[in-house]
Amino acid sequence: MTGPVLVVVAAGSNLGDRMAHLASGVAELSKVVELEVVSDVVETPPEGGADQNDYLNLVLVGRTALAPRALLDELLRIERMMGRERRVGGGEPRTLDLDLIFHGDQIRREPGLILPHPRWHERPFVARPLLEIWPEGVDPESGRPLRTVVSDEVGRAPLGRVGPLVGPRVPVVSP
Ligand code: PH2
Ligand code: MG
Ligand code: MG
Repeated sequence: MTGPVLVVVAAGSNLGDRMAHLASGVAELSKVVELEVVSDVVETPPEGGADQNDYLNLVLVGRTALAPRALLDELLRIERMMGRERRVGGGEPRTLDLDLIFHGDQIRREPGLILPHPRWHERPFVARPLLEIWPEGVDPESGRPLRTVVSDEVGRAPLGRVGPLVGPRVPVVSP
């Protein structure tokens, strides 16, 4: 067993009390991930889902002793706890979506588990908050600084800033 590993998780909600879903989800996640930094909450139009509410999104960096699959199981458990229902084909609005973006230097191409997350750098609502809270981050796949992996277009995409996460207080360890 090695020590805790640095992980990045992206969270989104576009159904019901979005801020409460994010806050409760992060609080629950903090039981298995020691949070180091939680980004501001941003508001963005739904990508790929017409006629849906806008999303609230955030990104967090923390440390965990859980292996990738075990952490993924936790993320899915917390999504279900927040009332997430999955439909065949996906694309439906969600109370809470928790995506594993990085797990240390893991590179995986497995059913249900691709690391790093294949589209993180194409999504302003993931890439922008992540670059803000982890500017010195390095992409384990290319070995390049994260900021050089994100295109200028994504880096400049409009993003509504809502502000800090509001809800149950969770311990955040300053790095
Ligand atoms: N998540 C999706 C699909 N589209 N759009 C925004 N703005 N934010 C998301 O988190 C998001 C999305 C699938 O997980
Ligand atoms: Mg997602
Ligand atoms: Mg997801």
